[in-house]
Amino acid sequence: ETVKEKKDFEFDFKKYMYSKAISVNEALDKAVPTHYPEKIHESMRYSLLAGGKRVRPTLCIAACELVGGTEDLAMPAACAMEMIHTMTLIHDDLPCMDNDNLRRGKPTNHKAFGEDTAVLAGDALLSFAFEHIARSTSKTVESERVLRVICELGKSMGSEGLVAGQIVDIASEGDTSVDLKTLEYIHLHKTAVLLECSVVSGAIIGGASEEEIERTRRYARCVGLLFQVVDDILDVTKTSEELGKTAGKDLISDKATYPKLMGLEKAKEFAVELVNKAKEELSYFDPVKAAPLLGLADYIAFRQN
Ligand code: GRG
Repeated sequence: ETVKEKKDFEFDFKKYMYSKAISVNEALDKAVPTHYPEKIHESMRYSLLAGGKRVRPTLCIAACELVGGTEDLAMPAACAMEMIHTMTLIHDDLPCMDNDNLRRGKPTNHKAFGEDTAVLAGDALLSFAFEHIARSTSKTVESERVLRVICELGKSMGSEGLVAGQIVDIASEGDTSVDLKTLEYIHLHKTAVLLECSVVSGAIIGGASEEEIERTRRYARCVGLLFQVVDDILDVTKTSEELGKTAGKDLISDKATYPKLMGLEKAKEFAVELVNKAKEELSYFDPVKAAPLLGLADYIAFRQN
């Protein structure tokens, strides 16, 4: 009986992620067509359609569906989250920031189009994300909800959000005295904030109650932090395996990481704590409807790269 019950609830997470990524890619392709001035739109499309995992738009759609909304209702906001995510990657890769040559398996935007165009492509994506939500969601969703989403998005991007995370990260570069509190501040702002905005926006569009909004918000913050803790752990374990010994690249560089500040075992315990906390917030909802968000938490916690 229990086995049968379990089977009824069986949820194909990979299939869900794959099908949402396809719908999101189609919608992004339509949202930013190539037109005059071609160079800027080609540069925006180059990074936007370069094939990321589409975690943020999928979170947005899943949260909307969780509270009874549909994929269509959430799609413009979902696309906006990916536009913002992409612009942060373009700017993060610039010579004045991380100075990276590769992103999503291709030359970075400034390597392909030049620094001037890359800065502008980021700016245009940031601006268009807001326009896209306002223009496309206001036809189907009541304006009070749209306004709330736009406010969430603005706050998440600015000097109390992504920009805050980036500037504290830059300031702590090469600083060997960075503590856990600062590390958590950086990750909550650089990574968790946009995951939180994606989930909360989806929930608002889907008509969530205040209680539901706050539960999904806490879920997303845990998942955002989890993402970085697991990233740090993988950095140590992967490099250790490659070297066949204990010293990972993470232990050599001066970047602050969870394993370095709390030890590998404690970092692993913290990851388990975070995934459990994230799931606990979802226990409030119908388990069948919560399956995609539960799957996403596991996917982030147990990924191998
Ligand atoms: C928002 C105005 C404004 C400026 C941005 C550059 C900057 C300020 C912030 C940097 C933010 C940043 C690059 C955070 C890292 C986020 C992160 C975890 C990226 C990797 O995400 P994945 O694994 O990547 O979802 P894919 O490629 O799959 O989408």
